[in-house]
Amino acid sequence: MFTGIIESIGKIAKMEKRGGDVRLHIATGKLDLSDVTLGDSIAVNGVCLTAVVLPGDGFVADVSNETLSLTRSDLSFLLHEHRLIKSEAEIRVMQRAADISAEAHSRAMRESKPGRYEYHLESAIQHTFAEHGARFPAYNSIVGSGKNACCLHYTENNCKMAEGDLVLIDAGCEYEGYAADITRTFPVAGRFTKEQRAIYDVVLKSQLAAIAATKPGKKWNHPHDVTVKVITQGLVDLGLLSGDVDQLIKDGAYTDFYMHRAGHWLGLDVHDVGEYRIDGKWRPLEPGMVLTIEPGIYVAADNMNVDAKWRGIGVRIEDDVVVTEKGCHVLTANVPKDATEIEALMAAA
Ligand SMILES: [Mn+2]
Repeated sequence: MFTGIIESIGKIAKMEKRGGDVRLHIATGKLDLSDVTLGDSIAVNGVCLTAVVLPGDGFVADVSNETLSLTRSDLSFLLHEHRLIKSEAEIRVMQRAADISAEAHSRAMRESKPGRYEYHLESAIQHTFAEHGARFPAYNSIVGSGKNACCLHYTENNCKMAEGDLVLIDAGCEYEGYAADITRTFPVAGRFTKEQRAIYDVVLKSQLAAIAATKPGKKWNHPHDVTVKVITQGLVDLGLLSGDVDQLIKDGAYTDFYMHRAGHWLGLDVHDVGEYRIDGKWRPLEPGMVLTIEPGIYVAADNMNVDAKWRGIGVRIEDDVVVTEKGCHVLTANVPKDATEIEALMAAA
């Protein structure tokens, strides 16, 4: 069993990826790694590496002509690739983080009413996290009612919530080091208006389509492209955009309403490490990757290009999914997102 600290591992001859394992082939004569066993940890310059290849399998490899110099960034890359593919044990912890966060969102829906402040809902969420042992949020919770929902990084959370407004909550706990990241948007008083419901249903349709499109082999940007298509079509159907859908997509017309990407890697960090492209091209999804799917539509309060009835409506719906062998599994399914289900939950509160 290797337990010592290696001051320097000199050179990495080769890095390869098999399944979820990043394998280091170390090419240096300085180290005696003959006692290393699978799973042993090795500290190198303060960074912990875990042995994933046994010595006989090339852990101490032949020195290749193509040796790479070991640099800090080489190590980061290796570790980030390792973090990107979650083990079953990691998924179990992330499921718990998701369940706690889902419960917090459901509680916020039940406790919402006109006249209360955004921070009341934030405190209900923080309390739910903490009472389940997730003492800290994974990021600053966003509770934005009315036009505040259109401000993507709103964290003041200090406005009084009004009858007739929506409230957007983006909040997730950190549990055992792992992050959850959920967004739900619901009516402060429990009933969507016609316009709010119309926008909401377009966002939901785009999110469900993106989830259905998330599977191994599909490129990272595929779910995003799916959301763009559904949202652009929806904006045309509602009269917020006009023209040919394909042309509007080419022109980026939707970005007045949908100005962010559909998701990001999730893990130990809420915006977790891992490359999105390999050699400049979007990388394919693989089982064990965990990502968020979070399309939105935000109609700015001062958007004079649309009918006044749409202005100030902001909706985002975000779930966390793990890529499986055949598709993906939604970790955050325990908080409702269908508009009718949300209204029913709030009416029963
Ligand atoms: Mn997110």
